[in-house]
Amino acid sequence: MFRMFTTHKIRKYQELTGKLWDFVPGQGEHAQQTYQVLTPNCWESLPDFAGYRGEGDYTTTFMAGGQLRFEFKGVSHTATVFLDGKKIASHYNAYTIFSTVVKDVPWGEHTLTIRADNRFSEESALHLPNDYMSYGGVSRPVILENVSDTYLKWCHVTPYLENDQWRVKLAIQVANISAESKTFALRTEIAGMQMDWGEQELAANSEKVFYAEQSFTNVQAWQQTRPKLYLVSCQLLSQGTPIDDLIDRFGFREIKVVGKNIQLNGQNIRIKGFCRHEDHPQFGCALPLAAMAADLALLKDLGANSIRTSHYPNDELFLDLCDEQGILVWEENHARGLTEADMRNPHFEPQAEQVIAEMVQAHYNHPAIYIWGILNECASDTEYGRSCYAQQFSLLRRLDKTRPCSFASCKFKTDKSFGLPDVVAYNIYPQWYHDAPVATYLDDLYQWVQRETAGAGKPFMITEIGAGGLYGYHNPQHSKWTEDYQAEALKKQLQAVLSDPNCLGVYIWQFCDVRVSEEWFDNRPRTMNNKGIVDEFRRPKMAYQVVKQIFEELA
Ligand code: ADA
Repeated sequence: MFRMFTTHKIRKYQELTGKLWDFVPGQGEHAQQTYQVLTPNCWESLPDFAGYRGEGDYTTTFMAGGQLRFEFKGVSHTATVFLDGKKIASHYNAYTIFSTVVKDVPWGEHTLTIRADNRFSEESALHLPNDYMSYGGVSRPVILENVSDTYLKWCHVTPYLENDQWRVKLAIQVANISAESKTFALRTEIAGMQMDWGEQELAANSEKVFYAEQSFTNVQAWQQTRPKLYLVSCQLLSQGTPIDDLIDRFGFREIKVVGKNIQLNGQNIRIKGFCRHEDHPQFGCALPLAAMAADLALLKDLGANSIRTSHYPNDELFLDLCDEQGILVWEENHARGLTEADMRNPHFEPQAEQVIAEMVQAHYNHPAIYIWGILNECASDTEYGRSCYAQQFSLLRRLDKTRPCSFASCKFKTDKSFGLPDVVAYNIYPQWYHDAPVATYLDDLYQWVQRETAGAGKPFMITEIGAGGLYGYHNPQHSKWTEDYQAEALKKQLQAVLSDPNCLGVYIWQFCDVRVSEEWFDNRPRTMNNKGIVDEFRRPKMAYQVVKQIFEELA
């Protein structure tokens, strides 16, 4: 399963993952040995490869022919793809979708091999030793489709209210991959209303975006308490015969920044959220749907209403679940804690911008995503870093004019970049990394932003706050790393942040304990980030009930 709804009724497709593939490691003591693994898969879930950093070949066979489109939802972290031994695609970054089309494939059995590589190197500016794990594997689904010469690439729906009536702007990209120009008819259906876009023409080997608007009378808005979703069905027809289709899902909702607030359909939102890594001791970053749903059930039990996808774009299946359950999402491109030197790696800017482009193209329609984030805790306190933030915000705003954008800073009173985002966001750890009283520390920081920076007057939120706690560890003095200390610290932190009138909300760092790179062992007990409210097996720590009570009190 790769979406919570059917994406095609005309286009033929099959999921190639969801069954056993052959896995063959490229290096190490088990090099060239064959293992059978269920995909999607991270090789770290196999005992022989729990700590393996290298290449691994995943191979499957399938029956097909004609014009084949392969869509890879995620390969961690660098992919090289071969069809019958011939290279057909490559991609960097574990967290975004890539695809390729292969023409004139003869009908019959074919072999697909995906070589995943999770090694660190100068060529990898985003995946590097860090306070989270860069896993290895075919970590998200792989889909095989048959596409016609002209086919639908994506459909973006932009809902907006005009005189209390819902309208949508539609943008649909069509590709013509044949050597001659093609004419076709385009048709859409939303909420039972069909729209005929008329006959269109597209030159050979070209792509084009078509635009239209439509208004609706009796549709329901997408609200957190009633997350009503609608399908948008697009069809391409040739001489009256449907030759391709694409179905996506959206919600009628608007996000606006009004003064120091963010509004969803005209109502100020209040964030009670968690930062969540895609991480699990049995699945690595390839969480199956049931594990995603179980995490969301815990988050709702805790009274959370939002998730921050720290620190990379998430699996669209997880975003589908957030859409369906009214859980707001801060989604961000892939970066964590990069220094100016890291950002000066010549691969950094192109790789970071590619993630933004792929993230927005694939996730544009998710109503749950209310804000885009970039470059968590990177060098926003330097002129060079600021120039990278500026470049990425302008790309983001070109791709999506409907959502605010921001970045989570840890630069305290040295940040130079608050003139760039729509929302000012800070990661702070009073009562953990230092023992400043939370309320005064927070207010002092807020006042500095108002007095000294171009972030004055913008919405202000805390995107990380928390403390470490080792599951099952207690001592009489409640020292740091005991569950007791974590619960006491979070109580102080949340009460201060959620009672501050200048703060529109909080993301707790973090939902669950997660694995980190071996290189981070020295300040991470168990070589894990232990600030989860639950441990890696989702077992609640003492802080769970503290957070639940505070979030519930704050309706
Ligand atoms: C930073 C960072 C997180 C995590 C956290 C911590 O704020 O954004 O990824 O490393 O610190 O646990 O210290």
